[in-house]
Amino acid sequence: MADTFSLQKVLEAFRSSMSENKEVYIKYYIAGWQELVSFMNSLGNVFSFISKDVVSKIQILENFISGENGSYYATIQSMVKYELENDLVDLIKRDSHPESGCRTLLRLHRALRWLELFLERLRTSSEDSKTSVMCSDAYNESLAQHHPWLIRKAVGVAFCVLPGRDTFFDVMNAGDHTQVVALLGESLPLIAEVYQITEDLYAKNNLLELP
Ligand code: 1PX
Repeated sequence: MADTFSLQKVLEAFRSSMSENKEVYIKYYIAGWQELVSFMNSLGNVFSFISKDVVSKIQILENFISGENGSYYATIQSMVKYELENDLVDLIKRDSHPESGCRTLLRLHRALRWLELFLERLRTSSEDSKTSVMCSDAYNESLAQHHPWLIRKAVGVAFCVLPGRDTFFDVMNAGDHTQVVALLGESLPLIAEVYQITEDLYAKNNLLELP
């Protein structure tokens, strides 16, 4: 995406992702991620191993959406139902369906929790708070539990070169700091709700540990 990142666009994508009856449209969910990728790309090459992984997961889901069974991939709910009913998910180990929609989306879902925790820290941070500490605290509380040692080390290196808090606020393109904090306050309940709906759905179907 060539145009500049704005937190507002992320918020709009996640807002559009929720249907009236609280289903989550995959198309808008990944549009939210696409925005976050453009933000990460603007931070420099150290983050490219992270954004490449997100891009490849977005691509897998986009291929399902535009494929012949695309209508089943309209929402996370319809995807879970379709893939489970048709035995399209590797439940114990990666085998004949190593890149199912369910396991691919689970990786983004776990990362959404990181985002929620990080943005909440950013929202309540003070001028001397360090983004690297906020990022890694949020990471250790969420995604790190699902990553092997080598990835955790690489992520740790990336955190060290994160820009400071002021730069973060500026890149969000949402006005001055007070306005950014207000927008974060508006965005977070939405992100949290999308996260919780997905979490409950995956828990109900025993999908939270998909390989
Ligand atoms: C408003 C600004 C907020 C900042 C936005 C930044 C968005 C960052 C999004 C990070 C998304 C990471 C997705 C990771 C998915 C994942 O867990 N993949 C692993 C497992 O996949 P597999 O297919 O093998 O089962 C994969 O091994 C991961 C590889 C790359 C490492 C991912 C590290 C995630 C660190 C999260 C912190 C990012 C910090 C960015 C700073 C802005």
